[in-house]
Amino acid sequence: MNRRQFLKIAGLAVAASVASERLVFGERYQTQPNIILLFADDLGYADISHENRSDFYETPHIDHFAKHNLEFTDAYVSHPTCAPSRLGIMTGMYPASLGIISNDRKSAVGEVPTLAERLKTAGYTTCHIGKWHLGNDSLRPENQGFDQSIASNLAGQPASFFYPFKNSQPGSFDVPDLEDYSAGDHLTECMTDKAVEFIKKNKEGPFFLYQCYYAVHTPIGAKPEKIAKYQAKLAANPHTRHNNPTYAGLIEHLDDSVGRILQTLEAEGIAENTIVIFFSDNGGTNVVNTSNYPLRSFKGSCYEGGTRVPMFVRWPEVTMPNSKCSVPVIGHDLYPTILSMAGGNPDPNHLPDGVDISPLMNNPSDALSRAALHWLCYPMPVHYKSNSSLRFPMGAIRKGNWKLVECFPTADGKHQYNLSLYDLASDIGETMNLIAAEPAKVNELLQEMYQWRESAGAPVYDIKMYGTLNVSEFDVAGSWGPSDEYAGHRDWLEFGRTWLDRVIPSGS
Ligand SMILES: [Ca+2]
Repeated sequence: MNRRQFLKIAGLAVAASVASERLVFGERYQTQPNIILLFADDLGYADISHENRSDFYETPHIDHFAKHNLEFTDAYVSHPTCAPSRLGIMTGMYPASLGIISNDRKSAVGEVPTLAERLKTAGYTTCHIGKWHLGNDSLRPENQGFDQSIASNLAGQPASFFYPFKNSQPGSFDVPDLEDYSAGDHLTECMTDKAVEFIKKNKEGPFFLYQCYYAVHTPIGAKPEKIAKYQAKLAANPHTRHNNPTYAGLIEHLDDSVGRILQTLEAEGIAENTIVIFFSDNGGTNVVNTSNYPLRSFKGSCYEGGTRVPMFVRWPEVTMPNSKCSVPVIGHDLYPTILSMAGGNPDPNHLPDGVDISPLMNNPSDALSRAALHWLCYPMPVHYKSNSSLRFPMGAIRKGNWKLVECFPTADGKHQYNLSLYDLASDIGETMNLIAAEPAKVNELLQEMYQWRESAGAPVYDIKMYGTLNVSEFDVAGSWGPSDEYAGHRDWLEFGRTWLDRVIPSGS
């Protein structure tokens, strides 16, 4: 029995105990609640004005929702880029468990029962609006458990945020289904119109609305009056950390839409029977000149800036106003969690990697049995070469407040092998590398990181994909060891230990 099989059997026992707990607070609602997942694209931890995280962007509706409901302060994505992050939610699995470690178009969403398929089994009407990014044809949302799919293109971004949302040459970036709009109309507002229509039509419920905004991904675009507002704001105070008026405008479009959807629930009289979850698929990207401060780095990185995002939940009669939960949770937890909220369950033949976190909604100080969270990201070579998001191959583990980050060497010499350890309790910005001070902890986490990769069947890192393909000519300037220590390397755990033995005595 490997560790993954063991965990799945252990997970059955946990699921049984959670089911009995749910009876306690399950009595607090009589019917299956509607569930809305408001999902932003590339919205970083500090891309909102909640708790003054941004000194420039304005998100009053999101802030109000955050403040008056439950905030998960340590909410992570399954992967720091779009497609694998979304794969995690739809399948309940670590992307690496499905062989996916980059934002390529290879999708495994058809290999397991999706969240939407399981919700349909539980009696839900399911609707997907917006970005999908998990494949075409049989892999499209309408073939993966959604009764309908609106405005879902094949690419990871729209051709434009403005009508007609198309390029001059038809292609995968064109956004369909919005032909009834006109010049000047903004995609975010149009998607919200469609969501409002769906909510009104299906308010008898139960429904699941997966509202996947293209905002705030590139090619960023906002209405002129919004851009002008932030240009004026910047002119009045040019010394803000955030300073992109178009990006700020796009964030405000998103925020307006969150407000409209929440207002619709009130107006239709279904707010008290509708769970709303706000979440993002990865951290903010440097491409739009935002900042995830105080978090380190950006989209595409396994540092906190790529992986930790805003997450807020309102579950009427379960979540408390002004509550926070600091238990680390991750995107693919939403699969078993939403199923649990819906009174459904995973397919017995497909037990997810994710954990049902619904008990935390009722009791945020509760604990989960899960030992650690993991990330693994070897970017697509095309993404690496363009260096568009400071992406390079890396992995990470978080256990308690400890975080171990492993950076892989690249054949062009731009990146060398490196391990670093952080205590997130005192250093959320991952600024103080503690490998020399905590060698036992480093070894423990390194071992656990590799045990997980092995049990998940994660693809082994291959240096030949990054930088020059001529590995035999590769030499690591200024580092120890000949180049062939990297070339064709398979046992990176051993490599990491050897690296540590050499590095720690000389200090970090
Ligand atoms: Ca994204």
